[in-house]
Amino acid sequence: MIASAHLDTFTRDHLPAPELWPELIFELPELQFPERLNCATELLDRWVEQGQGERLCLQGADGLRWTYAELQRQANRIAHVLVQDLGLVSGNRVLLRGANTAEMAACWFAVQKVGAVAVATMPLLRAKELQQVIAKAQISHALCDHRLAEELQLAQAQCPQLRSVCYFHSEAEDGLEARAARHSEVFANVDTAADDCCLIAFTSGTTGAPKGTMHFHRDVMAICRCWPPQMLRPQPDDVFIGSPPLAFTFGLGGLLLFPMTVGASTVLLEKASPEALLPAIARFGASVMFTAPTSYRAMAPQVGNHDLSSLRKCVSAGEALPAATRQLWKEATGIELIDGIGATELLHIFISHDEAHAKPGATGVPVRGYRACVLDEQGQVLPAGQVGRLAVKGPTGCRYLADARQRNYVLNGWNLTGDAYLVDEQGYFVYQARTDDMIISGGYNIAGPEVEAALLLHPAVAECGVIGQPDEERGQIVKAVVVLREGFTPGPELHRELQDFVKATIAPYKYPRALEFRSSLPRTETGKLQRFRLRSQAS
Ligand code: 3UK
Repeated sequence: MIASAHLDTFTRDHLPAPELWPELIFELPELQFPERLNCATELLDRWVEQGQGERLCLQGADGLRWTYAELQRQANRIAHVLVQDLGLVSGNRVLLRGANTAEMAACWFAVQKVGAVAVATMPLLRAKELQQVIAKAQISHALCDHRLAEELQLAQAQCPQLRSVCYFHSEAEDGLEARAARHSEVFANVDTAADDCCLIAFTSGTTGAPKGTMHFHRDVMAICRCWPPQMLRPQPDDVFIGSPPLAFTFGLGGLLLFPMTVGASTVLLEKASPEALLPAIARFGASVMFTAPTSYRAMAPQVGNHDLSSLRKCVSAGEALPAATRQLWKEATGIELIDGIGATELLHIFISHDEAHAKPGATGVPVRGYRACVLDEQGQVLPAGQVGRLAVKGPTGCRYLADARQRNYVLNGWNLTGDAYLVDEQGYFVYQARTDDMIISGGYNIAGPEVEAALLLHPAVAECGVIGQPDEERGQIVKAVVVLREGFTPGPELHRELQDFVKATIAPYKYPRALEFRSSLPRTETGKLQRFRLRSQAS
């Protein structure tokens, strides 16, 4: 084992036992990492060292524009605050709480520079959820946007281990900006080991206690070297933009790490609703966008009102991309979406395609560096066309922080993502459903997302969610909850028409026997439909 740079050994002490890890594969030449590796040195300091410090790195609200050199200076000053003012030692966990802003990015890099462990949290988390995260990851320090102070202060009262909290975007004398200004803009990064933990990402899990996934410096670099060069192929002059929070690894990669891998720039928006994103693309001349399928659906009808001529690549992840949404976006913008499935456990995308190889309804093929297959209940590999459990392995993989559920995610070295998939004759992986969302009705297995995809082909449907509703006779029946597009009115006629439409589009036994109209669907901050809430709200 490589010598850790961590004085606080908490993360090493709480990794799963080696036999419970997934198998890790580092075959590609670009995945041969040196023993000592700090991802901040690679992604940030390297540019300055190479004389590229004046390249534009971050843009944000109020005309903020930071070069790579400016981000480095900011991160270095914050690193000094952490160590000298707040008494942090390497290996400590630091909570990061804020919307997507340049300051949040500077804090993230500061944490990497001091060899600590970043635990970024979703801005909408409440005190109770923050408490769980702080206790689980034994968090000692927090850097928090002062506008989000309230819930953290409530949590802090219950969390003795949280020793110090420092607020940014604050004018207070002990605020982060004031403290940072008193320190040097030069900092020597801690010489971390490639396998020192550098971030713990909590899953956006829908039930049970949150799970912390542990990732190393080399994992951060591995995701930068696998999916982006193969599927995205960004250029140094690209301008990245999008909606996922930096606390969600989809956003961390897409909006911070990947642009910085090629020396490109990124736009960090605090509010990136579909209504805010469209004008921002025009304003910043954004060329690469990351957001979720639901956001593409919401933006498509508005595209004509904005100048999107700068946009060249659009990435969709977080949940399945229905063929109808791909088509809608292509008709609106001329751009073929790049779909990719990723998971917090694997840090980023592992099955995807580029624009030239998009196949409507399919997620794509394993990203170079990863292997994937579909397993049956016994753990045997299934032949093409059969639905089973998606299994994947590569340079990144599941390591839960002290969690018995590690055994549910890893089987014979494979990561089991909890998704039902099939591989088609051409080797494309086709999403079916979350394994626990499969609907069993009258002996048939029905994947809710297939019914959703069919409904979305109907011009009246803006959004929909399909669940199994308990039924005495059939065990479950297919129930659809539908949000209509503007100009359509709910009523028995449309109800009937949508049912008939599904019957005519996919196998008739899959049609929704129950159908309800609503004005919106419950979604997570990351754009995922909360089917469990639809189920519990079922009428
Ligand atoms: C689902 C998809 C079909 C799937 C994520 C990109 O979503 C991310 O991570 P989470 O841990 O959720 C993982 C689960 O979400 N999913 C995500 N993308 C797709 N299903 N098609 C897709 N394209 O159930 C998966 O198991 O929140 C996505 C990058 C980093 C991420 N963390």
